[in-house]
Amino acid sequence: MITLKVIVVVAVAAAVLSTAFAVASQSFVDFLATAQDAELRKNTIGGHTAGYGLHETSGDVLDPASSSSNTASDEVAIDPDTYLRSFNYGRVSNLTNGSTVREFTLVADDRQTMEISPGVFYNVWTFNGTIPGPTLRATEGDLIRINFINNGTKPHSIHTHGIHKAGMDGVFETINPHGRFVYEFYAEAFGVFPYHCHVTPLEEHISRGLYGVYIVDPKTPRPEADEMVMIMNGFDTDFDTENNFYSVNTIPYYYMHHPIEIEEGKLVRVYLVNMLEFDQINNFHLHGNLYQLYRSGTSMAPDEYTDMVTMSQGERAILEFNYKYPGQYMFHAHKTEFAEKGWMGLFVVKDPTQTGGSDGSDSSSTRLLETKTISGDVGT
Ligand SMILES: [Cu+2]
Repeated sequence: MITLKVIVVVAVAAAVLSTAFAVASQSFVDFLATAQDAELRKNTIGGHTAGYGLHETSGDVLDPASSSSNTASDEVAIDPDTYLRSFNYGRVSNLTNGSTVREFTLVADDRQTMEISPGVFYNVWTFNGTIPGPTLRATEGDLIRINFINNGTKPHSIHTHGIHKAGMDGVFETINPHGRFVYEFYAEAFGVFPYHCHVTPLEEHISRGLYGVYIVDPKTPRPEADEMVMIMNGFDTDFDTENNFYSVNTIPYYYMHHPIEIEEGKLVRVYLVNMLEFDQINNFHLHGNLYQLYRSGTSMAPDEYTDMVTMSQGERAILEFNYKYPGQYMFHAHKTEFAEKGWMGLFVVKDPTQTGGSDGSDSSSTRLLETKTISGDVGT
């Protein structure tokens, strides 16, 4: 009987303690949720500069670059800064007839994970461990040799846009896991092209990241410029064949937090490729300027002088421009949904004559202030 009483007392005490603990832990959870909400609200604005309004989102769009959890998991090396101005010219040798041979190695994998946004982990498929794959670059007439290794668990291939023999097209010769294939073709025509896996279901092999840019320079090179590569892409992280995140060069909002520095008056050349899956179109709008647009990069004469180009998947162009005034300028999709889910960035135009550590944006603010003063004077 005494034993029973002891058991009852212990049971009651345990119930009281667990209730107290539950209440305490619930308030701790509430506290955490409130703190997280504040943090999320802060992150959702995407680090926009002052004056560019905050936009509210439904909550599924987070801003990975402003999070302490950083931009990518430790398994995938995504570095949009490095990617932007990196060109792989391959290992160079010569044929007996004097032709240049450029040899590249591309390794496909489909087992990696990337944290696209805080807490959103996604199985990405990569060439050489990154998205986009390396930018391959050659000159018209070079012999291209791509040693392809499938290090994944599914069949893959490389389909390069451009002129080549049927057997080098990467469509009917799918390469099984642990398989290898050597693609060989001459670089023609000059222009900017995508390369991508062409194994079905194609939308899965592309949307998960198996693509990159292939540039063929004309024999007479284009004028010297600050050159960069931008692939417009996105990620469908909830598998409903609609993208949840949009970007250039993979990380949503990346170039908002890491603006691209360019020089006032200097020619900038952007090799722009649209590899966005699921959506019908994508586009590129430049602020405070217009660019010469060379569709597909296959002509030395521009097609259009504009601040806006719209492309379907696989379309690409070369954009050339230089900025007249220093300061910060946005570039983004003019499909607003894409912009607000990550596809936006900044150019910071620096005045090369200016010294003393003041950056382009300070200079821009000063000029705006001067403009205000002048217009005030005119009005009185
Ligand atoms: Cu594939």
